Amino acid sequence: MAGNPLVGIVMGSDSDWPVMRLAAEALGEFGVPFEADVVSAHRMPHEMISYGERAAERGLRVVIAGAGGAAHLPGMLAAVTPLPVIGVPVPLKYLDGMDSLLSIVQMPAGVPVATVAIGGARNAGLLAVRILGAADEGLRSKMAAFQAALRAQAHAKGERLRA
Ligand code: RP5
Repeated sequence: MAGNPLVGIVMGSDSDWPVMRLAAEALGEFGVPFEADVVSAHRMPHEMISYGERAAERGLRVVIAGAGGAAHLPGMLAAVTPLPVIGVPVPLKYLDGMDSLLSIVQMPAGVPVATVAIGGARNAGLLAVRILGAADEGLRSKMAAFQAALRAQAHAKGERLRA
């Protein structure tokens, strides 16, 4: 994607990518430049802190962080950056992603992470577009058009059922 990245998509392992790529796809649909990388909270903690501390000065405006199991990456990034952090609970083999969800969503007051559904990386991408769109009329218009298309699709489904 051309241009300096505005959104950083990070994940605990490349095994998270099949889920996290849905966030990348959503950003691509809206023409939002992003970067993607593995930044593991447990296996590379110093790099993780550095990523969070430098994110804003590097020009990022939103961070999307996905992890599975003991999913501490989104919360730890939120602790060291003033940027909005969107957390994606990645489902693993056991517990159906409930462990990931609870690890991400139950943050202490003062350190918010906007947590999407288990496996909900597409919504994470769309939420990042909305956050950026709050200060970008062009992006906001694209989001409004996207919502209008969703509405039309839902109407069409009803019409098919009624036919
Ligand atoms: C987590 O451990 C990662 O986010 C990933 O979901 C999970 C498994 O990682 P790998 O063992 O596949 O590298 O930290």
